[in-house]
Amino acid sequence: MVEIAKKLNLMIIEIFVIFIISTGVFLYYIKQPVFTHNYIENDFDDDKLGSIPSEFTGTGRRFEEVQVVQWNETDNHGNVVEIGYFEERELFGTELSILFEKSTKGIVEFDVYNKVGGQIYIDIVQEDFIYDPDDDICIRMPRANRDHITAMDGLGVHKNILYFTEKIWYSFRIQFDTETGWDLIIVGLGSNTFNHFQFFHQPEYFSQLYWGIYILDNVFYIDNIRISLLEQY
Ligand SMILES: [Ca+2]
Ligand SMILES: [Ca+2]
Repeated sequence: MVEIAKKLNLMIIEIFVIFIISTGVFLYYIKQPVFTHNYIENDFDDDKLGSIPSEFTGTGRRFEEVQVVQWNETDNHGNVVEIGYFEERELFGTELSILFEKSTKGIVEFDVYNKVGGQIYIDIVQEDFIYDPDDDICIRMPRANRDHITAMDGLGVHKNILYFTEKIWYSFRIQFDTETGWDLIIVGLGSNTFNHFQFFHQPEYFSQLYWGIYILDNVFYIDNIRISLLEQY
C-alpha cells in the first residue's frame, strides 16, 4: 500500500511539474509581441539609434548585439539594423525573429547587407516547439564553403541562387503558399527569379522571419522589412 501511495504521489508531482512547465511555455509565447495587422513595414528611420527595434523578439533567441545604426554610405537607407556577434558566449551566435500571425499565404521582403562574408541564416519558420527545418524556407547568404546565396529546394538540399558578394545590399522578395510552394526574387549585384520552390515537408503555416549568425566577428545589416499576410491560418 505504501509503495502504491508513493508512486501515486510521484505521479501527481510529475503531472504538476508538466502542468507548470507547459503553462510557462504558453505564457512565454503569448507574451511575445505578434503583428496582428495584415501588413508590417519598417524602414527603422524613426527608431532611436542604439535601440533594439521593438518588433524584434524571437523565442528565447540571443540578440544582445543588435542595434539601430545610421547608415553612412551615400544611398537612401537612413537608419538600418546592425546584427553582430562580437563577444564569444557559451550559447554561441546571435539570432532573432520577427513574429507575425500564423499565415498560409504571404509575401516577405527585406534588404540585407553582409559586411564580413560569413554565413547568414535567413529562415521563415513556424513556432517550432519541435524543430523541423524540412518544412521551412531556408536561405543562406552565402552558404558556408560556397560563393553563392543558396535556398533549400523540395528535396531538402541547397541550390545556388545568385553569386554572392560581400558589402553589397541585396533585396529579397519571398512569396509563400503552404499548398504550392514559394517564389523568390533577389536583386543585388545581378538579379535572379526562382518560381515554384517546393517544400520538402508541407508546412501548416509560417509565423516567424528568423535571422542568425554563428561565426565570431561577423556582422550584417537589415533594412526595409515588409511583410504582407495574404491568408491567415
Ligand atoms: Ca532605413
Ligand atoms: Ca519548421
